[in-house]
Amino acid sequence: MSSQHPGVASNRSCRRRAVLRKASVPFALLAGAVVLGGCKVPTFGAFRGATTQGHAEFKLWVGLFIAGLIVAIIVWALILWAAAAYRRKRPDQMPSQFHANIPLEIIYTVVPVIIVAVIFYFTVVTENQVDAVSRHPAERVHVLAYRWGWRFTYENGQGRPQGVTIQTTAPPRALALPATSSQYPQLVLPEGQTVRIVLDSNDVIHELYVPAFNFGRFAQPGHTNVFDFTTTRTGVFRGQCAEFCGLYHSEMLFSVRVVPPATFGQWLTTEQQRQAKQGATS
Ligand SMILES: [Cu+2]
Repeated sequence: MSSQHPGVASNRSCRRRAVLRKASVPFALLAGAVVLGGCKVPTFGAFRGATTQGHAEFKLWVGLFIAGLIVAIIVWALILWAAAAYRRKRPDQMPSQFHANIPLEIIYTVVPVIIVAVIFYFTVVTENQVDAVSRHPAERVHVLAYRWGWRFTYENGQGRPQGVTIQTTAPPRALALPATSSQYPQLVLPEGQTVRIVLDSNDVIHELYVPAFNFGRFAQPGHTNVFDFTTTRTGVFRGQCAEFCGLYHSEMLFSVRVVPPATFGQWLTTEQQRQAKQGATS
């Protein structure tokens, strides 16, 4: 039989409600700030993705991050609650001793299995979106990675008599310049169009990595990797080799410039003419 006065219990629950009310204020302010701040989803450290493929990766990342955060908040709250509610109140006090709680064990087995299954499903769906290749890309670019540079060769996708090649020209030494420097090659892409990338390596394993696209893929000797970029906005984005490949790995930099389709067409024509003239004189 409890010796506690009924008024003590009701006082406690009143205090608890007051604490909850106080705690709800910062949460309401935070939620309000997010809503009034233009409903922009926080990036949680990722890029929003300047391609449709990269944006699909971004959505997966945000979903997983929020799901992980919810699980973390529940776990942290349970740890704090258990530590506070079941702390030892008297030196001679022992917690109640028991083993096997079947409903609890079923819950903490089934819930993680469901979480993993949901993560697996969304990951497969997203990977399929990222790996899907268009039947009719607007342009094809053959990318060759080699120690220590890149070669981008544009196929004659638009009926041009010969392709255009952009290649690393800087000598192999530590320049330590930004990837967007003119010392490094630039891959030019048309905005809003799908470009097929055919990726190979000449020697060892490299990785074509464009952070703003949330995308990286191995360039492997003897195995061609094929994928599409469908850009969503103009801009200049840095790129690099993301697989350690030797002494000047850090110099395997490049940039990607996304321009409107008309500008892309003009650039391709100008480059083709310039390279044809260069070829004729050399
Ligand atoms: Cu490399």
